[in-house]
Amino acid sequence: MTTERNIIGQREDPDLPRYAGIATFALLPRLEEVDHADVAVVGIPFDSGTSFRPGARFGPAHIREHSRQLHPYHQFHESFPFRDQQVADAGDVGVGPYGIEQAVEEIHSTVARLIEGGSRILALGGDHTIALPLLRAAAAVHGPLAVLHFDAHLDTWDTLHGAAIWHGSPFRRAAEEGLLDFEHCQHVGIRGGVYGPDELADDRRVGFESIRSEEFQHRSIESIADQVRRRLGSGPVYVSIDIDVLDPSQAPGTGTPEVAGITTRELFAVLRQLRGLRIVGGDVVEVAPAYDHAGITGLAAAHTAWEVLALMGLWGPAGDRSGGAAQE
Ligand SMILES: [Mn+2]
Repeated sequence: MTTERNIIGQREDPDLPRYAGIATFALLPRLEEVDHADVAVVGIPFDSGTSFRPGARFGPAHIREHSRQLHPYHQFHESFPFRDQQVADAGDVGVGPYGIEQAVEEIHSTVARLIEGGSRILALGGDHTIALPLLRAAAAVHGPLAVLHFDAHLDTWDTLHGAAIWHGSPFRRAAEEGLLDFEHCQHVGIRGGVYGPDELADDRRVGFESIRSEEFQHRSIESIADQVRRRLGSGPVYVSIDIDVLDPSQAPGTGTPEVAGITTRELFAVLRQLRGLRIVGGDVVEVAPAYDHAGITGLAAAHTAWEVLALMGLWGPAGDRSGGAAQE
């Protein structure tokens, strides 16, 4: 399957250190600089769906700034995520802060255009509202999607303050619209913010199975990853990672922090067991830099995005495609 392609990797300028110059994601080329992007990293600076602390609109720039230290070689996978596939930074979606429905339309049309151009999307949020238009765009091409959702919260709630679309409802709306493959949706890291047990039952009705944060205390990573793999199956998967899945000590810069979360190491350990997953799109969301300290959250998010890109590369055009990519 390997064909000679002119893939443009990270910036290589001996006179310009990693900390200097304009920060594209991982110092990768901009979309305009490549013939074709297998994966487009796109910022979505939108946080009007936030229910508590605002500020995730500044997430994309913060994540890019903290992605300067991402290097070409992935030591665990023994792969080159930016050589196995062309990854490019598509910039930010031009989306205003007023009117959630309008914003969702704008995000959807921009992302759908990128997908039509043949790119898979990895979005940098933004609050979790943005997952809805991203799921709409991905499902339009791939059909109902398995979802791997890392989050402290369910995000399958109905309305809040009269709003149907907000950062706690993307997966409920997506389920109602037939965008999800109900047998293959998995939460990981669930813990906080529930009014009663009926919300957990409701979440199961929407189609999600949960691995709770506290399960990391007594289960092995292998057992958790096994469950995730079995649940997701071999179809197209959308990966959505809310940075608040991490403990606030590991990611303080977020809008709705919840204590007793998982560590960055646990998150990566699970992700690294998921080689061969057919990832057709994803997001890393809810990075709110105003509450960050020393770039901890920005670093966590940048490296999380890189872990997802590494998985995408392993299944991507020059990857091993062991995930059953035959229909693609
Ligand atoms: Mn969320």
